[in-house]
Amino acid sequence: MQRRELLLGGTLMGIRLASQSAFAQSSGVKIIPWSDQPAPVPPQAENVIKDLIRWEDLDTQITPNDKFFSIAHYNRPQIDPKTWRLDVSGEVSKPISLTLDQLRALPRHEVAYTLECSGNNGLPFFQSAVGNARWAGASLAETLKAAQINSDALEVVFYGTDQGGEVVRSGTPLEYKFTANFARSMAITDAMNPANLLCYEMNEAPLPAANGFPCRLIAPGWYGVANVKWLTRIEVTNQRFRNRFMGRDYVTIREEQHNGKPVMVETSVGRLLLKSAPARIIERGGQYEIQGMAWGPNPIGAVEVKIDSGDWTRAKLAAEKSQFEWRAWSLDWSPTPGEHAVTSRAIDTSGRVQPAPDDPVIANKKTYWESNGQITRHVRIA
Ligand SMILES: Nc1nc2c(c(=O)[nH]1)N[C@H]1C(S)=C(S)[C@@H](COP(=O)(O)O)O[C@H]1N2
Ligand SMILES: [Mo]
Repeated sequence: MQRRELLLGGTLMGIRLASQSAFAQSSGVKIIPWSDQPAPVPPQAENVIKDLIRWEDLDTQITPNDKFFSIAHYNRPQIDPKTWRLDVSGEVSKPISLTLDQLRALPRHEVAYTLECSGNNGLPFFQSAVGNARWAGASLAETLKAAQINSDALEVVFYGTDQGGEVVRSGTPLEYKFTANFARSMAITDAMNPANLLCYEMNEAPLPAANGFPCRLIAPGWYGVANVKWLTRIEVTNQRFRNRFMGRDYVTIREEQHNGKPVMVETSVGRLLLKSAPARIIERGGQYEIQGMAWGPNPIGAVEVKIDSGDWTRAKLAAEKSQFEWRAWSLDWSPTPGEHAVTSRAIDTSGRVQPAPDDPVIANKKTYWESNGQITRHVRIA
């Protein structure tokens, strides 16, 4: 698929995929940019967030490596593949230490998976932290089985090479400062999901440095933060692991009502949520088309689009690719000149609907994580 996309050429392929109407790149297709472009990434976040490209340019089913966003909360390590090892230790009977060659010699598995940062759409400058790639690597479950997990083990912890300063009880007499590696944990049953990969390849190329070279976890069905990059150590534990990325920072705080009383509920960011986004408006020969993407933990059943305050209209879904990939959609449009608002909502095959901004699940959420509410974009038609 990707090879064909490349042959058919660059920027307009996604459009072909979405509308399923074949046309050459030179046939006078115009992209009408959204009038509500996101704010620039603030200087203090420039090292954390890189290659956040415009939705208008995320125009292929597979996001090319050079258009794929990257997030690094600590440093961006440069790892020497010759000395790199992946250790599996802790509550296991047979600890493992793999070189990159040994990892690559294990049976190769592939998964196409749409990776989204759970902060996406939670901040004015953070609106396109999502991409879809074909990831390849060894099976995490098979590797854990080979290490023989002890029966009282609870979790698997994934450690990255990157490190940074952390502080707890800041500004109190009990303040404690320390250096921590990036890490995330998973329950054993989640870790044993056959889709999880010890991934060394992204779109048929070695993992780019920004995306975790030489090895990262790929955890389809989860938000980006679960996909630990620059992986160096996997520790099986019989305790609940909690760090900044499990229990402090990547936490959603939401007000809920219980027995008529408000209660603040804190949850750890984990599984991906149902979402869609309008990607771009194209015009060819006076005909307009709205194009977008939809993704989530379950198959997409439908996407509906609302223009201004009109009724919801069913969009046309492109053929489903594979379980964990986003799905392109499109809708023909005959706009009147002027400014318009375009909103989309995804509906999964079991009937769950992407929440509206005034749905309590979104409206009563106090932190910016897990912002999967319906997205409205604005466009000016000449
Ligand atoms: N080691 C390490 N892994 C990490 C991160 C990190 O800062 N360090 N960021 C996580 C977050 S928050 C996201 S959204 C994804 C982003 O993956 P990408 O950089 O390949 O787009 O990586 C995850 N894995
Ligand atoms: Mo993230």
